[in-house]
Amino acid sequence: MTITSWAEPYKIKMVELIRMTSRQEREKAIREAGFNTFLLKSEDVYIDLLTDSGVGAMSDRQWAGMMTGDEAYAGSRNFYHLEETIRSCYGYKYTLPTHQGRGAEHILSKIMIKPGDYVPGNMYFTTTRLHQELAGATFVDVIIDEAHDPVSDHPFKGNVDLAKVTALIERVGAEKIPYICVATCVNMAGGQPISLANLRALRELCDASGIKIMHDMTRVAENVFFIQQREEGYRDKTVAEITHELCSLTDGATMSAKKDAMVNIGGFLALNDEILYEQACEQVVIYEGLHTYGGMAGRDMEALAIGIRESLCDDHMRARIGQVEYLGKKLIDAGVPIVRPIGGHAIFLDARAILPHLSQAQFPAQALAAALYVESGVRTMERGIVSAGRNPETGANYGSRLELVRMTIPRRVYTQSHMDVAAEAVIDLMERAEQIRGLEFTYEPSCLRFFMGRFKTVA
Ligand code: P71
Repeated sequence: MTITSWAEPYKIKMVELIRMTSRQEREKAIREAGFNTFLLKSEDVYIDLLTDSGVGAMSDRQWAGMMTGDEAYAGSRNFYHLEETIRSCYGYKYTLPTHQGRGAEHILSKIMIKPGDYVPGNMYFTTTRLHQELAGATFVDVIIDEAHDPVSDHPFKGNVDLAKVTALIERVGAEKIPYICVATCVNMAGGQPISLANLRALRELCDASGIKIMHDMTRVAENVFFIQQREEGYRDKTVAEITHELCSLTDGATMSAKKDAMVNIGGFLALNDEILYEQACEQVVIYEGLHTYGGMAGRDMEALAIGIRESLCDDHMRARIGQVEYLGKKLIDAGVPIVRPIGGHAIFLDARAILPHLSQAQFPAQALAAALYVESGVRTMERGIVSAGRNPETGANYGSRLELVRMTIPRRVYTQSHMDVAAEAVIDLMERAEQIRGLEFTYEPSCLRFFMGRFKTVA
């Protein structure tokens, strides 16, 4: 007999109690939070699907590693372990720890971008684009068109459209493009992978024009799992092997280690070029810390080194993606419109399709996330026009074809029953969707407005 069901490759040793609140309590909480799920207190949340960032469950080995922290100011043993792990798992020569992903983005943008440059990328990410803009660059979206279409079934919606890159090179000249930012498992597209064939073709194009490829490897293992499952010729290779091959096609990377690598805080900038590394070291000591700890404690670097290896185990990835798929399939079976194919880290509800009575100016995804919380205590995140923000030069809202609510699954934290409850909450709410009212800003921060913005219901 061959068993086809999957189960988590771990058992539970410690639990954290959670509390269901009353509808009345949740109505009060969301009003006090200005209808913004980022402003809710975690104690008022039942199942927290806000993000998969920094909220994973560490293993007993990671916790044991924490006790071996070498908190020396300089040259911590844990740094060398982390550096060796990154070299052997990902192949990058030089590692600079940072406090989290955006710390690495900040330094990369500062050392590589000159004012007036262009940085293409396979869709924007909020913090990544902001650091590029702060350094004086203009971000140019070069992802394939299918990525902006929630119902396209393309298996690699994270792919770069090479014709868009070529057109940009022709328009502005390769010397104005210091690098292309290639994300694996593109977050804002719905956790969608890029194929190795596409990355290889991009490598050739970039080599021909002297443009570097910088890898946002925040969710590389999830991307690689999809390559193993979907791309011709990779079925028999391990996640670890494919990861190494993928990274070898890029010149360096930024990583928010709070996702794939299952630590609560941390990140790094990894580079192959020695001169760039020296420049990055000069910046890291200004903004993060000495180059052998950046923004991290020794114990956190140890947990990260161990987490990286755990993230590249095939059994782990099968269960991880299996759980996301389980929730996605339940919603699809119930007729809930979600981004297809099901992504790596989250299910994305299509708020435009669920709330057709609201215009995008009434922030349907923001309203849906707030309503789902009130309905069920399940916390999710808006990923639509509020997240897209405004163009810093013109002040106009960046358009966003995708108007989504993200139900993000933390790694190794929730069970299948939690997924059942979350699915039931969405399906129930669908029946009353026409009663959900639109929102307007009462306070709009000047950048990254989705974090602290406040709203009220439209009269
Ligand atoms: C996520 C996050 C955390 C987050 C960040 C900004 C707005 C809302 C939530 C962080 C990422 C990411 C990618 C692809 C860089 C970062 C920044 N994602 N690249 O999805 O997904 O990393 O948070 O460690 O600084 O909830 P950082």
